[in-house]
Amino acid sequence: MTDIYISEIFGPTIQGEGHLIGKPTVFVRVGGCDFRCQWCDSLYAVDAVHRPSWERLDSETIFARINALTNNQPILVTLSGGNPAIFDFSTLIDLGQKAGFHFAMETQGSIVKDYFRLLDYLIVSPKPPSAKVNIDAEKASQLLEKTLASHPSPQLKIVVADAADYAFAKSIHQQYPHIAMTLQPCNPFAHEPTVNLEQLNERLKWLLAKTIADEWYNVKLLPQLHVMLWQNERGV
Ligand code: MET
Repeated sequence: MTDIYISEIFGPTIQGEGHLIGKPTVFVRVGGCDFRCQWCDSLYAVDAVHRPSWERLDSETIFARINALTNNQPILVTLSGGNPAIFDFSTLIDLGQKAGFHFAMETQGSIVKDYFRLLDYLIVSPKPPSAKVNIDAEKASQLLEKTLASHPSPQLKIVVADAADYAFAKSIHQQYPHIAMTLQPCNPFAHEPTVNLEQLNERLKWLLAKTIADEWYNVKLLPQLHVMLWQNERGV
């Protein structure tokens, strides 16, 4: 399949999460996901009721749209979703890298593709218990292993809503101690009109207290920068 279902292409803006936080980027958000996380902040790219708003585009058209946004200047392109791993991005990556663009993909580690090795950055976000994803734990762990082996330097990014999620993140860190990991507090306001930023700050402080108490020092704790700036606004 060469066509890709696109929910939105926007930017340049900054990456709001993970190790690449603060980096100027254009987001390419696919429509379609094999998961349905409880606190998903991008349901418009996940829930099939939004399918009519998704466009079916080929890689050349997607690349032309990116170039129009950046005035043909190379930038970091972040492939997100939905689950971008559903689609074949090898042609877009090839077109873009030849013109000096870099590519990051954000995915949950449930689908692995050969072309992942071509990505400049692979950000894998295993879903913690609070996401309530309907997947067998053993199967999820095998897929995670395969996903992390698909790229020379993958990164891990885990959303933490509660103590069970924190334990989940810690056990993955123990399994893969050499893979850089960021933790971010869950945004429980993703489906609400406004975000309680003070409560998000409290969640980050709670996370900080837990990691310090555990003397877990080779991890990075981050807020979602775009939520601080624009709350739940889309396309920013
Ligand atoms: N599904 C991808 C991930 O889990 C993209 C962001 S989640 C809306 O990282």
